[in-house]
Amino acid sequence: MKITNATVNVCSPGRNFVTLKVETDEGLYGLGDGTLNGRELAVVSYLTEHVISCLIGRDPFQTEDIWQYLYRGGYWRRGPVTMAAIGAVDMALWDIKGKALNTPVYNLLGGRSRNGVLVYAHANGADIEHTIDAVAREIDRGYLAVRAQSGIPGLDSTYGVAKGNKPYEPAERGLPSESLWSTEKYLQHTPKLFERLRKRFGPDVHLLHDCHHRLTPIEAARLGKELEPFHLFWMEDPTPAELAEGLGIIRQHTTTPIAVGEVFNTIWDAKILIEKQWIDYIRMTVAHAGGLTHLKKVADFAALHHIRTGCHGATDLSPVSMAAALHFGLAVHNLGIQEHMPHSAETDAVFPHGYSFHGGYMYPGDEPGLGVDLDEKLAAKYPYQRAYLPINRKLDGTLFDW
Ligand code: KDG
Ligand code: MG
Repeated sequence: MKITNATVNVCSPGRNFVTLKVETDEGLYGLGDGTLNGRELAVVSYLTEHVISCLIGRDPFQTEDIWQYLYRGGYWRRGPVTMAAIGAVDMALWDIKGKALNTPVYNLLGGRSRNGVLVYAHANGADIEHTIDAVAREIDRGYLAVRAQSGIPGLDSTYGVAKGNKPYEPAERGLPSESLWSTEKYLQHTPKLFERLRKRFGPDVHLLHDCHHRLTPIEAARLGKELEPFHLFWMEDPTPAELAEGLGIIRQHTTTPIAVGEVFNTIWDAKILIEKQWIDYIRMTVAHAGGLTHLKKVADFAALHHIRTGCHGATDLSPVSMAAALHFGLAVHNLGIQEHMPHSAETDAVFPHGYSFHGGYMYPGDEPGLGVDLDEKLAAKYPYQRAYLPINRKLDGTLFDW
């Protein structure tokens, strides 16, 4: 089999998505997600200007060699744009392989290690009472694990909390919006939220929380200690993780489990964190971490160090990424949990898919390949619209981490 053509589709059914379609001389095609929130067109250009012509004539079964060709062969390694482009190609090739062999991708990654993939829902509210109601709604829907984020008294908006009645979606059309932040107010408020949640929902529901890279290591250590009585499943991105040793400081002070990795691109971002066992969950995505070929290696390395997976699964990753994460999560031995932020009805219609949710778990479905398609006619009705993630400033105007 040979690759004969590849095209990039950019559409915006509620939000922007970049989808690579790789076609073969046998009539089979595969899809890969190359969406990089707020920087979508950089990946499009990387693919169309520099990658696609190198794929033509290659055997799509050679996932390892093509991965190395694009990674080592590009000379300029790593980085979110490069790795999202490689991730899109890699996903599409695994999709083709599955279709050609008439089997779901999970069978090519080791087969089922479990019946379903434990997922966590998002719940958020303007204050603690509204967040409690939102958690109750997700539990009623059948989720066994819920991430809780709450508005903070004295701040107009914060990460993870929806404005109005719409589901939370951080990217906004137009230029970046700005929000204001106070670590002091956040640290006073967050333990109260989890005290109330545990009291209300008891010990069994898994509770998660995302700090979204906003604390120094010692601030995160304080939060982790104060959250210990409420037994979180994880505290996510407590501090920016470029300085790996920061996670080491947090680890010395608290037993609250730590999850990081949604902005990582390769094993090299995570190597020290994994080797030192400073984290408990590695959250890289299939899309941004160079596809299944690379993520499988990350998971296997993590498994040697008691670290489990928890792939990022926000709505800015398309249903193609979601499917790939579910095949991966079903197959790897060290699955922790998978994030599930359901896509809008418009997005689901553009990307018909076989995966499903039932009773707290998701299932990738048994269709050959990844089990996701792209309705190109419908997608054409939703042209790309420039959108950015917000930026964040401290109350005195200093630019801060969002
Ligand atoms: O594009 C940025 C989002 O994917 C990110 O803010 C979502 O932190 C996130 C999460 O855990 O889902
Ligand atoms: Mg996060």
